[in-house]
Amino acid sequence: MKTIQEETAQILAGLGVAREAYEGGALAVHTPITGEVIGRVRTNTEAETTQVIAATAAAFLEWRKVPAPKRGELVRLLGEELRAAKTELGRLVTIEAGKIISEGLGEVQEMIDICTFAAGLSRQLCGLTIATERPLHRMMETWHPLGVTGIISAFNFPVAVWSWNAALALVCGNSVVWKPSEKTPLTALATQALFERAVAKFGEAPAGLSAVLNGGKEIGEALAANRQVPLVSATGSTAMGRQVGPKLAERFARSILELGGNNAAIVCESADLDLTLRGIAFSAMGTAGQRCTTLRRLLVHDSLYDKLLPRLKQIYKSVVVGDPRENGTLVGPLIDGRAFEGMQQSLAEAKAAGAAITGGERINVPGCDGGYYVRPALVEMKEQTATMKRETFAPLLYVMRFRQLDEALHWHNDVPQGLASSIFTNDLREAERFVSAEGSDCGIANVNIGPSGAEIGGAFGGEKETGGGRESGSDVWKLYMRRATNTINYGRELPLAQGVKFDVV
Ligand code: UN1
Repeated sequence: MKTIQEETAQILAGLGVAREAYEGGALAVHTPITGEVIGRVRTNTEAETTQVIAATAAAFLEWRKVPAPKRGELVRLLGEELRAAKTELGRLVTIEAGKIISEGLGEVQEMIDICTFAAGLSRQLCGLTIATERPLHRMMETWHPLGVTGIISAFNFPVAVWSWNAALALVCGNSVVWKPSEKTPLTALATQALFERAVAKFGEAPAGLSAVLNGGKEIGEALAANRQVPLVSATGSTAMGRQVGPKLAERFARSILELGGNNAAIVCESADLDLTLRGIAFSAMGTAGQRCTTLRRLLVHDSLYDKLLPRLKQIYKSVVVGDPRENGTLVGPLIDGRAFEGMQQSLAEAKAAGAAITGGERINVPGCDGGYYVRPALVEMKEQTATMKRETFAPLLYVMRFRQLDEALHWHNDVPQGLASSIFTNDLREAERFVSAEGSDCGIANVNIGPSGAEIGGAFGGEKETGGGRESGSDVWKLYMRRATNTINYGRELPLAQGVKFDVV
C-alpha cells in the first residue's frame, strides 16, 4: 500500500506540479488525516511577491483587450481541465483539508460549475441604456475590467473559493494573484497547474495572468497594501478581515470580504421532523463543522424539543467519525490541534454556563494517531451566552428552546455575524416572515434546507461581521469590474443637464 506521502506526490505529479514546488521548502504541510508532513512548499519572499504582482499587473494590460467571450473560452477550458482531473483534485482536497471523499469531489464540482457559469456570463457582461433628459443624447453604462484581483482563501474550501473569484475575475478581464491558506498550499499548486494546462490549450493568454504566492500573512498584507491591486477578495476569519479590510479602505481599494458565520436554524412546530433531522445533520456535522456556513445554533419550538432532541442525540452518537478516505465516514478530522483546543475551550465555557453536553470528546482512529478526530457535540443551552455568539470552527451545535417565533427571531439575529440561516416549517406565514425584511438578517436565508451547501448560481456572502461581500453567482461579477457612465451627444447643440445655461459663443 502507498503511504499518504507517496499518494500525494503521485497526484501532484499527475496534475503537473513540479517537485521543487513542494519538496524542500520552508512551509511544512500536514495532512489532518494523520498529522504527517506531506509536503514542504517553497514560500515567496517579499521581493518575489512584489515582482509577481507587477507581472500580473502587466498581464492585466493585455488581457483587458481580449474580447470577453474569448476570455470566457479560457475559463471554459479551465472547467474542462477540472472535469478531467476531478477525481485526483478531489482526492487531494481530502488529503490536505480532511474532507470526506464526496465532499472533496463536491468542492471540485463547485469549481466546474462556476467555470460553466462564468463562460456563459462572458457573453452577458452588459450595462443599462438609460433614458436621458437631453435631446439627441444617449446615456449608457459600460463595464470595464478593473485590474489585478487579489484572492485570499481559507483551508476549508481550499480551491473552490479561488475558482468563484478567479472564474469571474478572468472573464471580467482581470488578472489574479492568489494567496492560499498556509494549511492548504498543495491543492493551490495543483489548481494553478491545471490553469496552466488550460492556458496552453487556449494558446494566447499573457504570461502571469494567474499566479500563486505561498507564505504567511505577510503575503496577504502585501496584497492589501500594493497599489497595483485594486481589489482583494478575502475569505476567512473575521479577525483576518479586520486586518485586511481597513488596509484596503485606507487606499480606497475594493474589498470583497467573506468572513465568519454563526449560522442558526429555527425549527417550528409544523416542521417535517425527518427532513429537519437530515438538514441539521448535514449542515452541523458535514465538513466536520468547518464550513463558514455550518449550522452552529439550533432554536427548537418547545412543543417539538422533546421529540427532536433524543433523535438528534442518537444521530450524533452514531454518526461515523473517522478516516475521510474510508467509505462510510461522514465526519473527518479537524484541521489541526488548535481547532481541537478551540472546540474544547468553547465546550468548557458552555459547561460552566450550565450546558448539558453530548459528545465533543477526541476519538482515536486506528492508523490516524496524529489526527484530531472528535465526536460532534450537541450543547443544550438555557440562554444565548457570549460563547454562543462567537464562531467556533468545529462540529459544535448549541440547542435552545423557544416558545414564540418572535423570540426565536430575536435570538437568531442577536449575534455579530450574518452569513447563513434557515427555518424548518410547513407554515407559509412563518416561512415568508423568515425571508422577509423583518426576518433573518443574513445574506443567505433558506426554508426547509440547512444553512450550508449553497449553489454557485446565487450570490454568496453575508452581513455584519461576515463582511458584507458577495462571491460567485447572480450579478456579483459587477464587483470585479469598473462601471463607466457614458453620455453621448449626437446632435449639434449642447443642452446642459438640469436646464443650466452657460452661453459663451
Ligand atoms: C465556506 O465555508 O467558506 O454554502 C464556503 C456552502 C459552500 C461554501 C462554503 N457552497 O456551504
